[in-house]
Amino acid sequence: MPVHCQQALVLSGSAILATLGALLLYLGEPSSYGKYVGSLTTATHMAARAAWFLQELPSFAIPMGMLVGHSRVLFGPPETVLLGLFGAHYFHRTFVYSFLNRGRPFPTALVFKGSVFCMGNGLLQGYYLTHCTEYPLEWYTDIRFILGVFLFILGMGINIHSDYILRQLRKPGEIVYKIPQGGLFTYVSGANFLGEIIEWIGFALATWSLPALAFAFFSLCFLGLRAFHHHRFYLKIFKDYPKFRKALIPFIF
Ligand code: NDX
Repeated sequence: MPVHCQQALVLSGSAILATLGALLLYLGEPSSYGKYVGSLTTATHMAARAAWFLQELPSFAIPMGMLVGHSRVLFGPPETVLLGLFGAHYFHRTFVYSFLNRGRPFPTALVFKGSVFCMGNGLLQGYYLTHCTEYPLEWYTDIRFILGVFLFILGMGINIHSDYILRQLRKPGEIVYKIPQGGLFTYVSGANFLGEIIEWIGFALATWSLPALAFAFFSLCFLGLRAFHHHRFYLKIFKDYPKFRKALIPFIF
C-alpha cells in the first residue's frame, strides 16, 4: 500500500482517538452555535447562510475535484458511486440547506474551524476512495454495499425531512425556538441528527473503510451529544415538552 494511504489510515485512527478525547472534554459543554451562541455581535458573527455555505463547501469541492481529476475512478467502478453519494450529501448541504437556513448568526471563529474540519474530511474521504481502494464490480452485490447504500439514503431522507420541519417552525427573520412536531421528532429531540448518523453509518458500511468509519464515529459523538444538549434545552425551556420524547434513540435514550 502506498505510503500516503498508510498515512490516511493512521490519520483516521488518530481521528477516532481525538474524537473520544474531545467527547470526554466537551461532554457538558455544547458547541457554541445555534441555541448556545451567547450574545450576538456583527463583529464576531456572520449570517447563518453564508456561514454554512463557507464551512461546508470544501466537503463538496475537494472530493468532487478529485473525482473529476481521476479518470480511472470517474468511469463507472463502485468508487464513483460511493464518492457520488458523499458528493450528493454535501451538494445538498452546501447549495440547498445553507441557502434555506433560518438560523441565528454563526460565530466567525467556528466557521473557520468548521471549514478546516470539512477540508480535512473531504480530503481524507476523497483521497482514500480515489487513490487507496479498488473495489471489484462484485462489490455492487455485496450485502455491505447494498445495506450501506440503503441506510445512507434512508438517513439522508430523515435528515432532510427533519431539517425541513425545523425550518418551518420560523417565519423569515424570526429567531425564536418552538417545539418541533411530526416526523421522527415525535420520538426524539434530535431527529435531524439521528438521520445524519444513520447516513454516515451507512456510508461506512458501503465503503468498508477506516476513514468513513472515523467520520461516522465523529458524527455519532458530535451529533449524539448535540441531541442530548438540545433535549436538555427543550426540557428546561418548555414546561409542556412531550414527556415521551427521548434525545436521540426512539424509546431508549
Ligand atoms: N458542520 C458537522 N469542536 C459543523 C460546523 C461546526 O457539518 O471545534 C460538524 C458539520 C463545527 C462542527 C461541524 C465540527 C466541530 C466544530 C464545530 C465548530 C466548533 C467545533 C469544529 C464541522 C469544535 C471540538 C472542540 C470538539 C473539536 O438559530 P438556530 O441556528 O439554533 O436555528 C436552527 C433551527 N432550529 C430551530 N428553529 C426553531 N425552533 C427550534 N426548536 C429549532 N431547533 C433548531 O434549525 C438551525 O437553523 C436549524 C438546525 O439546527 P440544529 O441545532 O438542529 O442543527 P445544527 O447543529 O445547526 O446542524 C445543521 C445540520 C443538521 O442536519 C446536522 O445533522 C448537520 O447539519 N451537521 C451538523 C454538524 C456536523 C455534522 C452534520 C456531522 O458531523 N456530520
